[in-house]
Amino acid sequence: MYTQALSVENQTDQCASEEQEKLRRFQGRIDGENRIEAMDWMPEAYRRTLVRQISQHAHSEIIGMQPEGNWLTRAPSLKRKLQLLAKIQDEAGHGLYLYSAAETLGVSREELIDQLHAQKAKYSSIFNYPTLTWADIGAIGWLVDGAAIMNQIPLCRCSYGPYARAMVLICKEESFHQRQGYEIMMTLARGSPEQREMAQESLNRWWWPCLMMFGPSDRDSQHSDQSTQWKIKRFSNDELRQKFIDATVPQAHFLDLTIPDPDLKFDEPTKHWQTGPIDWDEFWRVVKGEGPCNRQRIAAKRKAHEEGAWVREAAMAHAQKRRERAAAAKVAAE
Ligand code: BYC
Repeated sequence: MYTQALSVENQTDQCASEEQEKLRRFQGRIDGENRIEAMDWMPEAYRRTLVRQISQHAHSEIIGMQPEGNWLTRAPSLKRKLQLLAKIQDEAGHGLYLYSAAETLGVSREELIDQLHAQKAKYSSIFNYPTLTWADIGAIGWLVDGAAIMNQIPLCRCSYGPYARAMVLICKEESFHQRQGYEIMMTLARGSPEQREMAQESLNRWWWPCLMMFGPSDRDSQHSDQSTQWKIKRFSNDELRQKFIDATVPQAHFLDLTIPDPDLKFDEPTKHWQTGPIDWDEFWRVVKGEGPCNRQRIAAKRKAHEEGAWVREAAMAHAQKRRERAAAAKVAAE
C-alpha cells in the first residue's frame, strides 16, 4: 500500500515537473522572439487569451460595418459611395480573416458567432455609438481607424504567428481607411461654415469614445500583465492611448478643429499632450451593453445572420456538388 502511494506521488511530481519544463521552454521561445504556431504546444491559458482577443477583434470588424453601412445610401457623391463601400467590404474581409486565425486555435467560427449573438462575447465599445451625420464617416476613418492602427501595428509582432501575419494585411488596409477619413474631414473643415460645423460637432462626439477604445487604464487592465509576458501585447493600454493622442492632436490643429477637452495641454518636459480625465463610468456602461446602440447592433447582426442562412446553405451545397463531381471524375479516369 505504502509503496503504491509513493509511486503515485512520484508520478504526480514527475508530471508537474514535465509541465514546468514545457512552460519554461514555451516562455523561452517567446523571450527569444520566436513565433508560436498553431501546431506547437502552448499553455491552455495562452490559447484561451488568444481566442478571446482574436474573436473580440473579429466581432469588432463585423459589427463595425453597421455604423458606416448606415451612410451607404446617403453618401454625398458616387465617388464617396464607392470608397465607403470598398472600406466596409475590407472590414468584412478583416473579420473573416480573423475568424480563420481564431479557428487555428481549435474553436469553430459558428461557436464564436453564437457567443456574439448570445451577448457572451465582447466587441469594441466604439461601435455602440450612432453615426448621425456624414461627417461621422470622416471621423470614424480618421479617429477610429487611426486608433485601430495604433493598437494593431504592434500586434504584427504578436507572439502567435497566424494572428501576427493577419495583422500585416489588416494594418495596410486600415492605413488607407484612415487617410480616406482624414480626407473627408479636410474637405468638410475647408468647406462651407455648415460643413465646418458638422466636422467639429462630429469630432466632439467621437473624441472621448475613441480614447476609450484602447481599453481601461493600466491599473484596471486585468489581462495586460500576462499578455505582455506572452508578447501578445507589446505596449500597455495607456501607452498606446498616449501615442494616439500625440499623433492626433496636431492633425486636429491642421484641420483647424478643436479637441473637445478644456484641460488639453502640451507638457513641455515630457513632450506629450495631456488630456482631462476619461469618463470610465461611460466606458463600462457601454462595455456592459448599456451604450446608445448596443441592442440595435446585436439585433441587426442576428437578423443578417438569419436572413443569410440560405446563402450559407447554397454555398455548402455547391461545395458538396463540386466535391462529388471531382470524385466521380477521378473514378472515371482510373
Ligand atoms: N471595448 O484587461 P483589458 C477596428 C474589455 S476593430 C470593449 O485591458 P485586454 C475597426 C476587455 O476585452 C477594433 N471591451 O483587456 C473595425 C476585457 O474584458 P474580457 C478592435 C473592451 O484584452 C471596423 C476588459 O475590458 N480592436 O479597428 O488586455 C471599422 C479588461 O480590459 C475594450 C481590437 O480588438 C473596448 N474598447 O486589452 C473601423 C484589437 N477594451 O475580455 C475600425 C485587439 C477593453 O476579460 N485587442 N475591453 O471580458 C486588443 O488589443 C485588446 O484586447 C484591448 C484590450 C487593448 C482592446
